[in-house]
Amino acid sequence: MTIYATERLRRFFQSFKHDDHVLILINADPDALASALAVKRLLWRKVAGVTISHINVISRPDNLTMIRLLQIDSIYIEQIDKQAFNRFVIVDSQPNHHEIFGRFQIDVIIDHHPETGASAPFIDIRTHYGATATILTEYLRAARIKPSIRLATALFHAIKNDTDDFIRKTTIEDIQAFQYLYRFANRHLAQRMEQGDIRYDFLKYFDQAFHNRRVQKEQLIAHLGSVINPDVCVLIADFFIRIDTISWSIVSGIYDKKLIIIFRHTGFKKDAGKLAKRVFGQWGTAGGHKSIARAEIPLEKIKDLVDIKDDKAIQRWIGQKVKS
Ligand SMILES: [Mn+2]
Repeated sequence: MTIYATERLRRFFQSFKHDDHVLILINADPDALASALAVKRLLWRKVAGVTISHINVISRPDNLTMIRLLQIDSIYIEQIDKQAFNRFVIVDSQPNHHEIFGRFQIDVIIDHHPETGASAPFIDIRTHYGATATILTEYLRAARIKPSIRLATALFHAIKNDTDDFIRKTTIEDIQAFQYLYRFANRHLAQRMEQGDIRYDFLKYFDQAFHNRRVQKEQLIAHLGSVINPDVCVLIADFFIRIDTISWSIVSGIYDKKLIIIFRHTGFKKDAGKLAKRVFGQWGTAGGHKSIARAEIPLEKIKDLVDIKDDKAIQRWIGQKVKS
């Protein structure tokens, strides 16, 4: 560890006193959750108490899975009594990212997002880093704290997630932190968190998809009818695209009076985003990338073209439209 890291750690610790009650504020995602756990570990036995609080409603399945599997204790901001705390820390965000942060006088900011001119007695913002978890891993190492399996797995997952498995912004520091955490982390747990939980009530849509699926050339098309959450279309489209003879997986459902169509494509010549836009763009929003795309069409716009009450007719209609 360099002198620099040790010095920074010393200054971080100087921000706290033994009788402090610390509130860590996060906009919960894997990087924020892992970074908050790391701060809590750093402050263990150094302050009177540390509480983590999220300002967002956590609904993404992968975040919920991470919280469940790692048993992370985080309290929703509206249930927090501000008076019970005298030190406020933000990790993986900055005060002007959200108006709720503005309610607090922040003492410590540790982040990797672009600078917003934030001010606090202690600030460590490294915009070139792929994850805040990388910065906190350096703190742990400087403090000679060996991370528990739970903490290491959280940080490991956070770095993978924020750098999108090192294909997005990644620095040598992210890779070094990842390498270090690798030996302490539980990779099976990390994999489960990456996949996210499947809700039990989603299984009926899998049933439907298996029964109703149609294959035309390398396209697999399945319409699920009315769905309780469009995420299930994504889940099933991601599953079907793994089939060896399939290069297009097109899964749709009706949600909020809209026809939602999810595209998955493997291959190099064609472009899912362009196809979605070309065939469905005239009735709603449609677009995406080469391998993933999405269209959302208000049913109102297509009710004269297809019987929107008839799921089979909708599936046929989509099949005809995407036929190349
Ligand atoms: Mn982050």
